[in-house]
Amino acid sequence: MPYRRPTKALGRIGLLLIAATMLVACGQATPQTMLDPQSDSTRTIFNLAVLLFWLGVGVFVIVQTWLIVSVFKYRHKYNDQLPAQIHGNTKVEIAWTIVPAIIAIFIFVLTFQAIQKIEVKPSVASADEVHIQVIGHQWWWEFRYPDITTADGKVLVTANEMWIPAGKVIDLTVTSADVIHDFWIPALSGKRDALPVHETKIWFKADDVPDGEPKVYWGQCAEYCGTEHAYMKMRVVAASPNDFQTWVTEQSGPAVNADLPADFTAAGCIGCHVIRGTDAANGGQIGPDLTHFGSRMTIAAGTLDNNRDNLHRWLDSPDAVKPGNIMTQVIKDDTLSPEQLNTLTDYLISLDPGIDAKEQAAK
Ligand code: HEC
Ligand SMILES: [Cu+2]
Repeated sequence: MPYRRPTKALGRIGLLLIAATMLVACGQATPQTMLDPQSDSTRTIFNLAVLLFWLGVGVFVIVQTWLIVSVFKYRHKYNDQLPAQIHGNTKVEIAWTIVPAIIAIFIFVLTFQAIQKIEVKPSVASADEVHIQVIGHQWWWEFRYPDITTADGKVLVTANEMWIPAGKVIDLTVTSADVIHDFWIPALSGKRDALPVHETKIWFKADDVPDGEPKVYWGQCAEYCGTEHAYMKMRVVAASPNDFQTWVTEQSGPAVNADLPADFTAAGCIGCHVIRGTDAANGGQIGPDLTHFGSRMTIAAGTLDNNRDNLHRWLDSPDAVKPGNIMTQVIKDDTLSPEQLNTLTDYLISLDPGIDAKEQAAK
């Protein structure tokens, strides 16, 4: 075979790499990237990952350079004798055992330190800590604030959108109402399994934000949990402690519009949804709490932006929006008449007590 210069192939690979990088750079915003950490925990994980990456690059470069140099320098030439054989060279054997061992120990120590840092919750005054229970459902997230009591003496409950005070320790207890899910906010925390019969814990502290500028983080169920697993998303809103307090005050109140349409009862919505402050809708546990639904950014766990048109679409056919979701067991495409659809859409969109993060989400 004629000898081919390898530079041409290398050039092609280089071009391909540059093209791929440019494609990625021109892509859409990536709200679920792990490469933009915004809490102490995720920064610890990220820094470790970056270090390991460059360590890997270092090893790769050394090994490949050595390989390429050897290939050229020791190429078979005509009339060559067999080169000197170094099998069983003790020095070489020791060197290539010890060097990787040192690297592995180095990585072990750093990893251990990182785990220690993200697992052990710092002890802070109770005013600087917020407890939230996270409950995974097929296919949406419930958030309960056990230390926050609503106007009617219940625990504050919300869905798919978890507000937290930035800069405070957020102490989460994670469980599931059905199958195994996994709680994950890439910018703020590692992953934590949501198990039906067991409580798991995770904590983090989001970076500070100024008053009036709550920051929205995207999260996602990270454990396959059925058909709509990919549409089991959530938003975390890190607000300044003042804004968080405003949110708490507003969300603790009853629904801003307690004039529940009769259709909400007639169509069976009360069997699954709570709207605090109304007489009829106070026992449903199967679907998200809708008391302040109008203030939320999304419909059906991040599947649609929350606006009138989309809500109409959702109520008209939950199955077309999110095929097979649990609401479809009762609400079919022809369950609601056009009048009922309009009444319910208008009513639910009106349930907005004030502070919300929709503008942030639109960015
Ligand atoms: C069988 C129980 C059930 C019934 C009945 C039911 N829903 Fe639902 N609903 C759910 C579940 C479960 C979800 C969450 C779906 C998902 O995201 O996977 C949901 C989601 C919603 C949402 C979106 C909430 C959010 O925060 O994303 C709205 C709004 C809603 N339902 C309104 C209604 C209305 C109005 C009715 C009556 C016409 C109704 N639902 C009847 C179970 C039910
Ligand atoms: Cu899930």
